[in-house]
Amino acid sequence: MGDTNQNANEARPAGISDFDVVVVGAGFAGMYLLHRLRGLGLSVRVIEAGSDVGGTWYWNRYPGARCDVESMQYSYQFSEELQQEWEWTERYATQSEILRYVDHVAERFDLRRDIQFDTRVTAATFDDATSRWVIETDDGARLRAPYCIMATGCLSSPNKPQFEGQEDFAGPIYHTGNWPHEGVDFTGQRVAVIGTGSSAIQSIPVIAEQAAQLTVFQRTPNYAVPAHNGPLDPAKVREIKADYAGFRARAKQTPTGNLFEVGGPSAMAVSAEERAREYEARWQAGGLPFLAAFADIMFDPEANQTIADFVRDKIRAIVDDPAVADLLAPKNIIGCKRICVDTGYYETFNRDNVALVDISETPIARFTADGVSVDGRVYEVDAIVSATGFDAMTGALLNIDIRGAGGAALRDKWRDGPKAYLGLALASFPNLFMVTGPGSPSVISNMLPAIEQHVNWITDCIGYMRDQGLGRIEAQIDAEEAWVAHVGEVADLSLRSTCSSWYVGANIPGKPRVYMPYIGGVPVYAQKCNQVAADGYEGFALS
Ligand code: NA7
Repeated sequence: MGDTNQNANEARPAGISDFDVVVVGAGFAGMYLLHRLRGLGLSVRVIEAGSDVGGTWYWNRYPGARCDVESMQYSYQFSEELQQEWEWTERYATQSEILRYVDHVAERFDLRRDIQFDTRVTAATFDDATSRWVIETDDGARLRAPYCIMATGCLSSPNKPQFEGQEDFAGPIYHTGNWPHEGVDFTGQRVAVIGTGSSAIQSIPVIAEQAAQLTVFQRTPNYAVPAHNGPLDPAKVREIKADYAGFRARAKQTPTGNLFEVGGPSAMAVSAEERAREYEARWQAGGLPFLAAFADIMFDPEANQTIADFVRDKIRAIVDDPAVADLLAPKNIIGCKRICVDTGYYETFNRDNVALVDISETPIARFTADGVSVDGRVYEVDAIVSATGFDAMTGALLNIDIRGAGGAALRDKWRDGPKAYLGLALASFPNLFMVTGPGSPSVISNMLPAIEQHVNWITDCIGYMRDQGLGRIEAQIDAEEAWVAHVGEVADLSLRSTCSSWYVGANIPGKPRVYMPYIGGVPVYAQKCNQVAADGYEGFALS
């Protein structure tokens, strides 16, 4: 139906190009969508702002960037050949190794010829009369398709707070989520890092080794657990690959889609000694499984306090200066913000060339020509690294002017917070799908299987529509509202929704406070999606 023979990166004539599906974004989601939709025989055009595939891993090239989900689980499972042939080298893959993987996938499935790079989608408008989406890009082109799929990522719109005097600063200002591709050499420089989230915690130890002086500006401390990264054990890899499908299936039965052992049901039901033993063993093993020491840690504040105290004690044992240790030790619920997985983070504050500045009470006043001013003092630096995170989950979607049936604007629909049916579709926006949108497990689960589950569901849905001779599918408002209410109710059961984090949009001034991901667990969620499909797309109007 569409003009499949046109190479995506050749100069295109003015006017409008027709496809069966337009996909926005060529990260893990867009790439797999392209592969699956081609499998249906559809013509697909993927539009990507970057110059190559990889999405979040294409942009986040800051020093020390690494995935905090283990490599053997943070990868595609749709192709048995692919998962057998690819060899990860480390327990946690570096950003560059993930890009090599992504490149391998793009080559293996010949994806790039249908991806238009260096192009940003500015608007997507549904034309009621023809039931087609018209997608506009920043190069002035227009594309048209019955289906539009937003594979725009959850952490893809960098949060760049504007500091007074920013233009006066004489040196470069980098954002971790938009790092120069040629890399940055901080040798001999005085560097400021603003923020102490996951990106900062990964980059600070690496920058500290290179820079002459590093000053870290911390508003809120975060909990970090050691990664204990290292080469993958070949015997362990062989064991997983001997039954990779079984390994993946077991992972899908866990709440986060990430396979690791959950400890006993209740931290408070065991003795203090037993708790300490369990926490110590998990600290020594490292990584995200630390918080799975007991099943009630994210539900019972008392249980949470025991493991938070354990980490605070660890920080005090690692950091030499008690005043610095005190500042680095978080006071709030552990796991409310996503815990960080670090390599030598707390140890870095024992270095002579590293200083911590607490900005919790007195924020950064301004940038000056030669540094960062706080409370009347200027910290002189040559470069500033803004590790200030992202306008998570909704940012990338709201950056596009999306208009559905009758001209309804997504920016209006989401004024008081994101509302979506299953995090997949939107009432009033027919034939539009989102991959890992708000109201789906997405960021609180393992992103790769979450993406694959959504892509499979969306592709099956489009295949069903075609087979049934149907042209229009739209989430019904009552189904959407019921799902949004359910997402909110489940969020309230967990301690995760009790603090200010990017999960609730608290990091973006003026963003409505709504707990965005679905916390009910991957198995429950997947079952709901399957049941909706099996019941002829219950909660959707099809015509
Ligand atoms: P995060 O986790 O949102 O961290 C951003 C950090 O920047 C955090 O410490 C913020 O402090 C700080 N921040 C943000 N704005 C400011 C201003 N205006 N002044 C000072 N400090 C500020 O983003 P990351 O990139 O580290 O990680 C995002 C996710 O990527 C992570 O969860 C993993 O899933 C991977 P705050 O806590 O808001 O006080």
